[in-house]
Formats: sequence, structure tokens, C-alpha cells
Amino acid sequence: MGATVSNERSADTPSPARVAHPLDPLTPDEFRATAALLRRDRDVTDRWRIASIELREPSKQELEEHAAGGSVPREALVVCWNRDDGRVYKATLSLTGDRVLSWHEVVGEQPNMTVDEFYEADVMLRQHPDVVAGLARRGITDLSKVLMDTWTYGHALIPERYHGRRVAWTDTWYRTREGSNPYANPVNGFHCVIDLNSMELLEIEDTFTVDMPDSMGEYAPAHVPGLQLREDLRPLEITQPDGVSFTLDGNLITWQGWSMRVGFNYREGLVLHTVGYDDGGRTRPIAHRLSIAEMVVPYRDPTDDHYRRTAYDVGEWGLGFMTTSLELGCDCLGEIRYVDAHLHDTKGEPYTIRNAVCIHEEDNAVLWKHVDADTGAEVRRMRRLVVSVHVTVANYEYLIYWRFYQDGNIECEVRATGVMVVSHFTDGQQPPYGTLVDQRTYAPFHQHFLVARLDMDVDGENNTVYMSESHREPIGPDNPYGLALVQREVPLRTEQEGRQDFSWETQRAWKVVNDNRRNGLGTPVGYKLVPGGAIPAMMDPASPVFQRAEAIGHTLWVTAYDQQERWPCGEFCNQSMEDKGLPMWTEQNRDIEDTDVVLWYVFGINHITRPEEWPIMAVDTVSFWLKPFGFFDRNPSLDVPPSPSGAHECGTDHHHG
Ligand SMILES: [Cu+2]
Repeated sequence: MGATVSNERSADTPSPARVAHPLDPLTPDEFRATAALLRRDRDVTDRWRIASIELREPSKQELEEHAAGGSVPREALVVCWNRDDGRVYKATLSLTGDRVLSWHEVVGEQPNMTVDEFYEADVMLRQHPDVVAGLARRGITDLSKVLMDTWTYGHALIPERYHGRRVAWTDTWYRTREGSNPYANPVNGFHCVIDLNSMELLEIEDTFTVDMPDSMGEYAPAHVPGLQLREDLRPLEITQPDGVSFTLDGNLITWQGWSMRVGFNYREGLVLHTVGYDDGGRTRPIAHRLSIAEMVVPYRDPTDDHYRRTAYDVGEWGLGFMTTSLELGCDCLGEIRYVDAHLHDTKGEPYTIRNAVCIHEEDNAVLWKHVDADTGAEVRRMRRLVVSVHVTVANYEYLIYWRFYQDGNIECEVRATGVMVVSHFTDGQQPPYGTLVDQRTYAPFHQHFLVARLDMDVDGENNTVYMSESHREPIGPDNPYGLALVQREVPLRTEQEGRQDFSWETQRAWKVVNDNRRNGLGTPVGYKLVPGGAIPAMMDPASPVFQRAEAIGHTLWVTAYDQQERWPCGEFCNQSMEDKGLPMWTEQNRDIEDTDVVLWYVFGINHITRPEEWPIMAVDTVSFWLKPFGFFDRNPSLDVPPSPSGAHECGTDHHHG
């Protein structure tokens, strides 16, 4: 959780404001126009904050009209609130029509946290005499080395006297030296409760102190005592002397048959629109829209420092707001194309995250190979197209990669890295909810649940999801050796049936099938969701943490498409009491057979912390796949040519294997 610190921001970039396509994200000028319109028509003064502005994405029907030459109006969705009375409003604005289309008060909800509040709270607290005195009692007197991180509350944990207010609690960290790592040094047992609207300190919870251990939480070479950098690494260079094999036209990417549009908003960050595959000159749709729609990070440590730690990095903070700029040669290697992202502060003023989205090709070892005794080897190198973003949420980073392969596969990989939250403890009193990672220092266990929203349109909108399982057949006359394995395909007909859990015993997966379209073999076309990184919630259903994130209670949810249904734990997660997303939508138990469906895939990391993840964590990686299943008639990568290899071509060097 928290806010980005390393964005390359420029307040007013003369960026290409050209809108080439109705799915293109809002431009800086459109953010400005939105804020101006709110000020003019709704008296949104400086006492207000704008929590979010995003494109009201065109419907599937509007996109069809656009493809036929029609024009699509530009509209913005806004959530804003008045700090003086705390009232929250949702608005839809027509930017092409210069007017407010709708304006509704949202009662009993809190908008997402904002970067402005995060920074303002830090400044306010570090000047507050009570904070200064409280830290001085612990021997911390240089407030310039102190960092106060704002964390959100779930409703159940907000002290009753503060109900109805926009509140947050804070962690305190400090740097031992200028430029050193604040997350190396927690100020344990010291938490402020603040009102974000009045930006005032409500109280300090000063519950315990721990003597500073002799720990080493530094990762920057200048601060690691006695560190000798390795000297035996020689350069490894990626060059594409003839340029890249993809094209980027505005936000449209095409590569090796694939096509897709890059989108971006404050909440999901990177969005991929209209993912399709060219098949003989015709673009066959696969997914209308792919994104990470929620990430919930409950810490599983009930002690004083950690019991409130349940970050919704998407719903409370926004992966878009937390996206950081990427640097060539460091974050992405090779021939890179970048897309900038444009967002806004709480006044609606635009800023630019330069190089927010990285697009490049990677070699990924062998795609396919066979060595024939007579004719020798045929081998092809695998190439993949990667569209990625990096997100910094205070102490943690998430690296999100969508990868497209020549054999029709799509992979979504998430890497978690950064600095783990730690606490110190008094000798002999280590809580059992974490791992010892340094002297009298433990890192609490926690989980990262991600929810991928997969709006699949496999060869069209009318799809059915099948639970696909392997079953062993009993020993019998037809199966005397007990070898037989059969595949069972069970159509999911309703949203209740669409609540699915991972099954190791049957290797359950899910096929998104278009029963109206057949391949050359006469079987229906489909894409298979191959589960990876599935983890159970492992939470008491009565837990308030679980009640506001019931979406994490299943591996897969399938819903009937509704453009309004976007947030699996509800639109307003900040201070929420219950999950108003997936569990509520699916209570309708709509028909999901042979219709437009959305898959919500829950995966993540059950993070049992390790000493080797301290003081900085090498990436922990999880992924899932979407693989064509009868979408093509045969291996679509048969036509990948052999790679040139020095004097000869791979695969033409005939010797016996
Ligand atoms: Cu973790």
C-alpha cells in the first residue's frame, strides 16, 4: 500500500493528445476539461478532492458503430467528494458535449485513497507536536528521516467514535542515514489515527516499544557495510539490428498475428483491449478486455502492529496511480517501445508517467523441436511479445507482464518484489505469525490475492465456460489395467455454478468455448484457462477481512457480462464492511450459458516470508495461462521460420541425434 515515490512526473507535458480510437485513455487536456466542467457546473471548489477520473469506455455496440465509421462521444467517469461535509459524488461527463450527464451522491462509502492525501498526511504528522514528542521519547529527533505511511481501514476495525469519517492509520519508519532504507527501521507500537478530510491527528496509539536490534535492512550498495559487488558478470546485449517485429500505431499493437490496444486507468493501471488473432486476413476476437481488477493483501498477523493491515492495492489505492516510470536497460531490455500514461491529482490537474508501459519482444528458448534419426533436428526459437507495467506500493513492488506467444498462448505473470514489512521483537518473544529475517526482526506472513478480470470473446460474444476435469476410470473389462483416463466437460450454466474452486485431484481447468463456431476438425473453438498460482483464502468466513473480500473465496467466478460490473470486491473498498462485487452480482444467478461472459480468476502468493527475502526480496513469481483449445486446427506456429545461427540455420544442420 502507499504511494509512488519515484515517478518521473511532469505537470504539463505537450504529449500527443490525439485520440486515435475511442478506447484510448483520457488525455491531459481531457482531465483538465473534466475538472473545469466540475468547477463550472457543480461548484467543485478547492475544498473538494477528485478521487478518480477515467474514460467511460465505449460499449461493445459503440465500438461496432465506430468501426462502421460512426463517432463515439468522449465521456469521463468521476468520483469526487467535498472535504467539508464528507459527501461523495459520482458523475458522468460528456467531454465532447461539454456538460455533466449525471451527478449522484454516494451515501455511506469512501472513495479510494489518493496520493495527495498520502503526502499531505506525512507532512502534517511530522510537524505535529504530539508526534514529535512521541518519537522523541523513542530517541528519534530528526524528523526529516521519518516516514509516515498512511494505511486504510476496513470498517470493522475503525474505532466507533470515528465512524462516518474518512480516517486512516499510519506506520512510522525512519532512515538511519540520509538515503538509507526507511523500511529497515519500523517504529514499533506507534500508530497515528488521522482524519483525512480535516487532515488532523485524532490520536496516537502508543502501545509498546522494542529496543533497536542490530539489524541490517539496507539494499542500496552505498549503505550495505562491506558489500563487494560481483565482478565476474560480462555484458549480455540484446540487439535487434533490423528493428522490432511488432508495430505500435497509437495504442494499437500488432505482432505475429496478434492485435490489441493498450489502455490505462487510475485503478487497474494497464488494460488490454480487443485482443484478437489474425487468421487469414480476418481478426478473430479472443478477449474484449483483460486487466487486474483487484489485489487484496491481508497480513496474517494479529499483533498490534499488523492487525489492520489489509491493503486493497487496486480498490483502495489504484495500480494506475502507483505505476512508475520504466528505464531502458534496467526494467526492460532490448528494443523497447514505451507508452506514457496520463493521470491526475486530486484537483484534476494532469500529470504524466513517462514510459509507463513497456512493449517489447523476448527470446524465450525453444518453441518446438524434434530430432529425427534420419533428417536431423528441426528446432524453432520461441519469441514472445511482452506488455508490462511496474507498480510501487510504498514498500512493495508488483511487476505485471502480459505475454503473447506464437502458438496462441497468453500468459499473465505477476512478480512481487521490494521490501517486506518487518517488526522488531524483544528477545525470546517472537510472534508465531512470521519468519525471523534479521536480529530480533521478523517479517509477518501475508497473502497477495489478485483478481484478473477476463472479458473473453472467443470468436464472438456468445461463449460457454466448461469445467474441464480428468477422471480415472475404474478397473473393468474395458480397462483391465486401470490406466484409462477420460476428460469430463461440464458446462457452467448459472452464476452459482460459475463459482469454481481449484482441484488438484482432477486437474480442473476451465474452457471458454464458442459452441456456435467449429474448427476444421468439427469441434467447437475455445480457449482454456489453465490455473496457476491458485491459493485458498484460508480465512474464517466470519472474519471481517474475508467478509469485505469474499471474492477471494473462490478460484474462479463467471458472470454474465455487464459493463457496470468491474470491481470484484465492490467499487468502494476503502473502509468497506462487505464485498459488494462478485458475491452480490452472482446472487442474481444469471444465465451464463452461450452468452457474453466474464471470467474472474483469483490467484496470488501465500507469502511465507524467508530470510533470503530480506533486506530486499528477489521476485516471487506467479502466473496463469490462456491457451487455445481447438481455436486453431493445428499448431499455429508451424510456420515460424528457423532462426539464423551463425554459419547455418537452426534445424538445417542434419546430423544424427
Ligand atoms: Cu509478500
